[in-house]
Amino acid sequence: MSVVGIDVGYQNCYIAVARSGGIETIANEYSDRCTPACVSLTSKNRMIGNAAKSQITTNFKNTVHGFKKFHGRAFDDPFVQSEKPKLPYSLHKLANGNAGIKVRYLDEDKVFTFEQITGMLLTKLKETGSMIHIDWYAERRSVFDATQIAGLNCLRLINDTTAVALAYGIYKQDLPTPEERPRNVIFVDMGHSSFQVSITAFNKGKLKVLATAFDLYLGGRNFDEALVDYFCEEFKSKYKLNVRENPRALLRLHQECEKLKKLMSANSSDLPLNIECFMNDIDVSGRMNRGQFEDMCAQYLMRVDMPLKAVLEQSKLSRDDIYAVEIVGGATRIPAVKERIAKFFGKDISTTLNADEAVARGCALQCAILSPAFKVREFSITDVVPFPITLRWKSPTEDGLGECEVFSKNHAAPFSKVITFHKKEPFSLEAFYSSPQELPYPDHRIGCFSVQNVAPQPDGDSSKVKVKVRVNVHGIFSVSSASLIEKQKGEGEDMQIDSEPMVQNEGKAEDQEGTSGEKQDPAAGGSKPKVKVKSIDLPIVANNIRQLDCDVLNDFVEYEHQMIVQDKLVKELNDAKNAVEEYVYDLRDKLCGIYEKYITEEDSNRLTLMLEDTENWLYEDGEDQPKQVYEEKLGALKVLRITDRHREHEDRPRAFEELGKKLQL
Ligand code: ATP
Ligand code: K
Ligand code: MG
Repeated sequence: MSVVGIDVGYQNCYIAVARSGGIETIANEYSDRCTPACVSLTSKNRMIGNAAKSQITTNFKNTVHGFKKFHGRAFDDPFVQSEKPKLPYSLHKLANGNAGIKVRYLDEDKVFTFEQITGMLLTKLKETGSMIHIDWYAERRSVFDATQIAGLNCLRLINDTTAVALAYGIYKQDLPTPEERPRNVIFVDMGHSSFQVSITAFNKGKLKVLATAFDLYLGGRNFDEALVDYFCEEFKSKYKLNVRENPRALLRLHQECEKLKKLMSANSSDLPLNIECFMNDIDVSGRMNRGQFEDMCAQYLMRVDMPLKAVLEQSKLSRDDIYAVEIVGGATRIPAVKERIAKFFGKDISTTLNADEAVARGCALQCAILSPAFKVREFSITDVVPFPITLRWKSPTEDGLGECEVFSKNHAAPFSKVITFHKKEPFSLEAFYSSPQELPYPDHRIGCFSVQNVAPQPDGDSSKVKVKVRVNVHGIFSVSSASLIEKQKGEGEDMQIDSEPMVQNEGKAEDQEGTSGEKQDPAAGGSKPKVKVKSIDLPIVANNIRQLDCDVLNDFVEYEHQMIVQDKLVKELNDAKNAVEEYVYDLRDKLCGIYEKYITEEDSNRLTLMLEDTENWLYEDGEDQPKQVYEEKLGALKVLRITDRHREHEDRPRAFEELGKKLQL
């Protein structure tokens, strides 16, 4: 079994694998360590990654990219609505109100959910037993569903700045001991779509995230868009072209602007932008330099400070308490972004880590720590809850309506808590994010959990019900269990919370919970002698807002399998066809080369004709045939045994030579 860490970015994905020698980032079949987050659907199959990216401008209606931020969002979400007009592909409102996409696939109109699209991407990226990272909170359920569709055994969904912190800390030999003051390091990641910052405290063998802050809509793509806007205007006045009306031209302009942006990072002089045959057969050109670019992007550069300020405030640390500021993510290569961060902290910034691969490497490390197959230095990770979570409860007839913040902002995670209620009837718990203004979704609900089978005690009094709530290793909140405690009448408040940090291995935490739950209850403890109590598990009916129904998920898993089979068939077919084509070219070359002396002129002419026929056939009737037809065609060409004849000729002298050698001995 191999353990891999996957960084699923908005634009770029990386995979790192844990080997006995250490962590290695792995290249795909194009020898590229970066796989584009891109899926293209065609009339025959799917293309994923690099192959899909090459379809962006040609098959633009059916090539999906820039989709990460649509996870778990309603179609009517303002973000979805603001992105919609800019997309080359069509969005679709799903039955559950979420956004999906509508494409042509296998010559049919087909709607896919974003869980399915990310599932396809993961299918491409996957190896067995893996974990992935995804940044931020509320979309995690939806991304977790995607891992299930791709058949991944997802060990942990982890914040990207936390993965980076692990990649940084685990190799450091000189971290302060647990008794000493921790070393505080700031991690900054600006990718294509979002900007995240965390402060992490390191001691030997452990890291604790103190605070996180983000601008979830600030990243490299904003800078690209500023350039695109500029050149759209320029080309309108200069060439009278309306670029925005031509999706293909707009996509090409995007690609060229991104290249220009990268060039400007290394070069402060005037740089050209040229696109041939851009629209209406017109070649276009323009110029830009770094100074102009920075002026144009002032509104984005200004936004860099806010999350930096927010993490400092939340952690209650001062600039002097910061040991280092480490940056990763492609967009931190923009010089103005780097300068802004350095200026804010009054410090040189460090680039100890590989800006592109650090997240994937951190994920692979975490995975290796969690996997029993690897011996890795012990390193404990405490992450945080980025958005505070509140629980509200009500029962049909009883008054007991109330609410309580169960997880505050930056609360340690994973973590579970036990809440005690006194109830005579079933009741429901509604979970939601407490500060909607911070949340990037208009919908701040998490889910509704009904605790069933609650009945009064035999004497008519309320029963004590213990409910366990948790944020698990994936950062996903749930009401995980409930039990009714049969015991004597006690004082008891309406509700109380006991908390305990959850051990990283969830299974173990679960066991402990069963035996220690009662012990931890202050109402039952104290000076009173322990009473033996009976605990009865209660069923919970959960309705998670951002989770797929089990049946739907199973259908998606099944459909993903069908698509994998289809892709494999198409690949085999293409391979069979390519084999014919390659044989034709190869043999033609050799007929006038190395085979020339082994073949009669008559045979050679006959063969040349056959090759020509085959080549013509490949472009005409043979363009689209079943696999078997190509195999037969190849067989017919090989019947002449020209390669064998050549080999015999070659082998004969070699055999003599070897015999000669033997005789000499
Ligand atoms: P996210 O983290 O938002 O999900 P991602 O992980 O896919 O996105 P990265 O791969 O970290 O993003 O970064 C991609 C971004 O970095 C793109 O906008 C790209 O244009 C930009 N970028 C890469 N190299 C440079 C450079 N030399 N100068 C400026 N920008 C760059
Ligand atoms: K990335
Ligand atoms: Mg990223």
